[in-house]
Amino acid sequence: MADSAAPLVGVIMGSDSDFSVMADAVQVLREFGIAHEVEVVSAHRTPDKMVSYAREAAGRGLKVIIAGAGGAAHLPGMVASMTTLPVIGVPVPLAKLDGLDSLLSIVQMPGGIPVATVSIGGAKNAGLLAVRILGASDAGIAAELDAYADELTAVVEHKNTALKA
Ligand code: RP5
Repeated sequence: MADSAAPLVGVIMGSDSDFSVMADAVQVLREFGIAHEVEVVSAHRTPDKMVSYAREAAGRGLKVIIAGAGGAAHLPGMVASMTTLPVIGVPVPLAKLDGLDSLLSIVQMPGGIPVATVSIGGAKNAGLLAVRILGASDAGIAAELDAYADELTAVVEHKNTALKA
């Protein structure tokens, strides 16, 4: 699955079963019109694919990688070890341990290999963080992020007004 333009953001996940969570990141990228690609890449079941994906990502024009995995969630950290692109890790909650295992597997990286870890199931914020990274060097995207923030404020104020009515 890919946008027609060359993808700037790669959304990868350890299993197709992660997509119900990772879809929130894809939705954000769609809303902001960010060219992206979606791919299942498993650190354990498709290790060779993981290596080539990580090593070739920058050369293919990707600027950010969002990597989601659950359980023994090694994908984000392993990908981060093989690229200098920013990697955003999404801990996917599984039926057991409620995603705490996924969170700890992703967030406890050794010094030198950063993964920007979002909350358990926090794929929406992973998408927004990717947009912000792109927006740091793109005034158009930054302006859209400003408008998005204004919308959030307006929604809260609208609810506040309704609360008091
Ligand atoms: C992890 O194992 C995947 O990221 C997924 O969260 C979990 C379970 O995968 P399936 O057994 O559902 O394919 O590597």
